[in-house]
Amino acid sequence: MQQFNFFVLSMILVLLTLGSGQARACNHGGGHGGGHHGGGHGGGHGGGGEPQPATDMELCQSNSTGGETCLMLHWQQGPVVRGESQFVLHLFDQDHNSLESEIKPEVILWMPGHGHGSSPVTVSALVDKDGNPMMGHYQVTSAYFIMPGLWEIRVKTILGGQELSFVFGVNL
Ligand SMILES: [Cu+2]
Repeated sequence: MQQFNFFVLSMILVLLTLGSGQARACNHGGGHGGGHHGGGHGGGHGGGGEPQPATDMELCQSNSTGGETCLMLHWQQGPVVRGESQFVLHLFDQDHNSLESEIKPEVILWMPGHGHGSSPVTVSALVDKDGNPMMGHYQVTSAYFIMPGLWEIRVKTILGGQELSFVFGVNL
């Protein structure tokens, strides 16, 4: 039994080692136990010139009419530490119809573990190539994750007279 446990433990260590060696992009798999997984991330990308694979995120919540209101976050640049990150927010319902927010969504970057935020981001309507605003799509620029750690992207909007809030977690 002891030996078996030791074997299992060794295998886990081997897998962890392999895993961390390959995980170069943002891995939202969670945990990591320790926090600090090396300064490699965000360090060498000064300015975000090269495209970096990042996972889109989607949150849905039930609405008062029995359907769902969803918010998708699509990364355009980053997320990076010490550089500008940019993303698009898309508000839609359970049938993937875009929803027009009654206000320009408020977006706040927040570090819950440290109790501080960042400088204000810029939110604007996303436009198509003809310059027309795309319904339910908003572009967020000047997003600065000023230090590594766990961040929240807090989004508030109003839809059908009701305030909605979504919180995306980002581990950098
Ligand atoms: Cu902090």
